[in-house]
Amino acid sequence: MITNTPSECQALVLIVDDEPFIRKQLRLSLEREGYRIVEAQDGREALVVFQQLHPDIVLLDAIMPDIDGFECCTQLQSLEGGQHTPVLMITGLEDQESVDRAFAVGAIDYVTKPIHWPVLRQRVRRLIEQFQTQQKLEAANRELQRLVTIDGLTQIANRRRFEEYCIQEWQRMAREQLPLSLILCDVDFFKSYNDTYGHQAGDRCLQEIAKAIQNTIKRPADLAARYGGEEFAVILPATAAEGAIFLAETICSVVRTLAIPHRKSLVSSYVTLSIGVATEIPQPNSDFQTIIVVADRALYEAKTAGRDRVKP
Ligand code: GH3
Ligand code: MG
Ligand code: MG
Ligand code: MG
Repeated sequence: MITNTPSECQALVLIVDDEPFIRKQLRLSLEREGYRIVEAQDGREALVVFQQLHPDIVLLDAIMPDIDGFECCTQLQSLEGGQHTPVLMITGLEDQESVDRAFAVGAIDYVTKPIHWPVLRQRVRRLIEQFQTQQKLEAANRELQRLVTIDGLTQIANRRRFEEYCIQEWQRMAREQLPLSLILCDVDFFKSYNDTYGHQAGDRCLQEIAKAIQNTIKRPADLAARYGGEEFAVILPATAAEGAIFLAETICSVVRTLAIPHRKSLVSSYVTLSIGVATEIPQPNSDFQTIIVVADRALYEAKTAGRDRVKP
């Protein structure tokens, strides 16, 4: 008997065969390995069970009335999780055409009847193992992707993600000759905020501001990011100056009305932002950094003009 690891043992095997005797044989043989078993007597039932229970592997008979194994396998591919679940065809058909067809419709492996039990058990075990490893890898990749694009403190996009997106949208706007706007925000007197309330309170303040900015942007194409320590940026593709300034004013007032106390601020009793806005229709072969420079200059003007304000 093959010893399975605990996670393989919990694996759910869907057995699809129109012959009750074969289903029973398969069930008994695989239950002994510790798998959980669910049965379907035809292709139609298999598709329903698959959607309800998301098995880890499907053992699929080829010849069945109504929806046969080949058709069932084809339809499985289009169901949620269908492409990530191994299908092992079990059939009496040994001719080249049937074998080719099974692989063409998405089966991962092929076993012929009469079933050679030690081989079947090994195949099932290996396929489950392989696909569980693959799923773990994919989940780890997704998490990694999230970690490299999201700012750890504020959970909004980080500068890396922002710049990637800016390059992409800058090129798109250059092709379409549409305006692209950029908003750069900087927290006013944040050094003294930290000095007064402590670095942890400063962190919480940045989290609140990030959330407020994120909630203010509405269009799917707009992206808000933590651009630096206490700087936030928003890119607005296909947005003219007027719309961008309106949004910047909204962000400025939303943060003001968070009413986070800041007794050492020289312009308010609350935490405020200074905001620079820039708008350009990108020229072909130009660089998106040009608009950052313009927005940064506008931000500097907002600072020197008294802070807690927007400058285009
Ligand atoms: P100004 O109004 O001219 O922008 O003044 P300021 O004090 O905000 O400007 P300055 O750039 O001198 O200070 C930025 C401060 O932001 C200094 C730094 O300690 C703080 N800061 C940057 N990143 C973080 C962070 O992740 N957490 C906290 N708590 N503080 C941060
Ligand atoms: Mg059959
Ligand atoms: Mg700064
Ligand atoms: Mg600042």
